[in-house]
Amino acid sequence: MTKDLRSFLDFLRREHPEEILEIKSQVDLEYDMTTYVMELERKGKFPLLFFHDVKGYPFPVVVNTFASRRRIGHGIGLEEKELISGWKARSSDRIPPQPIEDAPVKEVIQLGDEVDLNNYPIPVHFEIDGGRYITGGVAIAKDPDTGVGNLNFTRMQVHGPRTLGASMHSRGDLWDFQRRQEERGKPLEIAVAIGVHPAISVAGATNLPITEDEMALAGALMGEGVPVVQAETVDLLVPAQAEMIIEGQILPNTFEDEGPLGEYTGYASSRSTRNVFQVTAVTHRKDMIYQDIVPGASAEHLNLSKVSRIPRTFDSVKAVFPNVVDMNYPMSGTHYHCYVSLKQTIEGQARQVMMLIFGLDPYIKHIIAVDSDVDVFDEKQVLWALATRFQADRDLFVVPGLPSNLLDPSLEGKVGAKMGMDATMGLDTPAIPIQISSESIQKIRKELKDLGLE
Ligand SMILES: Cc1cc2nc3c(=O)[nH]c(=O)nc-3n(C[C@H](O)[C@H](O)[C@H](O)COP(=O)(O)O)c2cc1C
Ligand SMILES: [Mn+2]
Repeated sequence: MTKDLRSFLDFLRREHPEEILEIKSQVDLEYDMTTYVMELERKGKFPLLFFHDVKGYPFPVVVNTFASRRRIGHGIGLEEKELISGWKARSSDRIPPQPIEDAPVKEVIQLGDEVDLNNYPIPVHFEIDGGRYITGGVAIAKDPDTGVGNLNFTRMQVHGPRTLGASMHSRGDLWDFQRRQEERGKPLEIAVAIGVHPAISVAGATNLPITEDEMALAGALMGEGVPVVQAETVDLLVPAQAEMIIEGQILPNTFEDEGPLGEYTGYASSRSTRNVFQVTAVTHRKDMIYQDIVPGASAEHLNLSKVSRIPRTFDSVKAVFPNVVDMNYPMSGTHYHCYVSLKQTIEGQARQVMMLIFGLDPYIKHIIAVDSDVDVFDEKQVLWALATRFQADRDLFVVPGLPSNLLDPSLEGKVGAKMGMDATMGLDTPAIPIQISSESIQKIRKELKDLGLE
């Protein structure tokens, strides 16, 4: 069966209709879609939103695809509770892309001067933003020296009918390719895929080593090779079932102001590599669906970024401390907080675990370590452990001067302080956590089910 964004939407409509909200009333390109997402988040709701009627455009827009961990799980074949523990197995059997002939993304082909980005519903998200931004596009490129492929997310601001401004501030593989081409005075060819199967987006948000192609990771997560087709104006294979492809070149030694954009910190960011992306072609389905990701500290932006980031740290920590039970990077801490649970076997071990996490992930500023009876995905439980198992003079440590995320507005310079909080009980504490009788739980759950309160 074809696996693409449409098949995923059909699957949700069929199997999980509560996870998709069809918005039939007209929305403006400026702000409205972001406001829907943020107002629903305030109510604790994270449905995928399908906007049928965007004022002035013939194409619908999908937003919030990755806003819930449960839905990300649906997209990559994992239950929500296995997203961390099951990542390694799910992502290891890489499947290379499969070239095909019949590509829906070529139904409309526009070359050179025919291209006008103003024809597509690329939204303005926040009032502070510099303009219209492509946030949900997966940038495809090849290592100019080895030819190894790469997937990446890079924000792109519409600067003209065929010009986009791009910021590669997180300095991933795409940035490294461009830097090497620039040294030779050459452009870097890229293609941006918009509206793709969730496995491709998750792979795009994953930082594999530069020697590995995330397209083959997308294949692993999808369970089959991504069907690809040759692009029109660049030497790249692109997802044949995408809704839209934007082809072009990142120009060498050419810079233009870009930003600001509401970032994951919850603040506007003007930090930018100020690159210029010259568009050479756009191809799309006749009835294309435009896919957007609300930037800022939206659940979607944070969850998609974390889906592979948490398992990467967790697997490394588990390799040293198998008694570590679970780990969460909670949404309230943007990318800077970590909750970790463990079955502590020797005094001071929670500190060792926290030191290791600081060493592995420079974004993490504050860690709370808890015992394994505490659910790290339930913030109330974590803060209860902090309230009842922690003394600030005894259980807190600070390490100054470590590399930190540069978008943190409280940072001065490039290094920052890290704080570990040991909220484990200690090995011989007299405190006995209260528990409800498990026999009674069985009985009452049944009663509640009969009352329709499952
Ligand atoms: C929705 C989303 C938007 C992102 N936007 C940017 C961006 O504008 N600039 C950037 O440098 N990194 C951005 N990132 C982070 C990188 O895309 C991410 O680290 C990626 O895995 C890097 O891939 P690469 O090292 O293979 O090039 C974004 C990530 C997500 C999930
Ligand atoms: Mn990469």
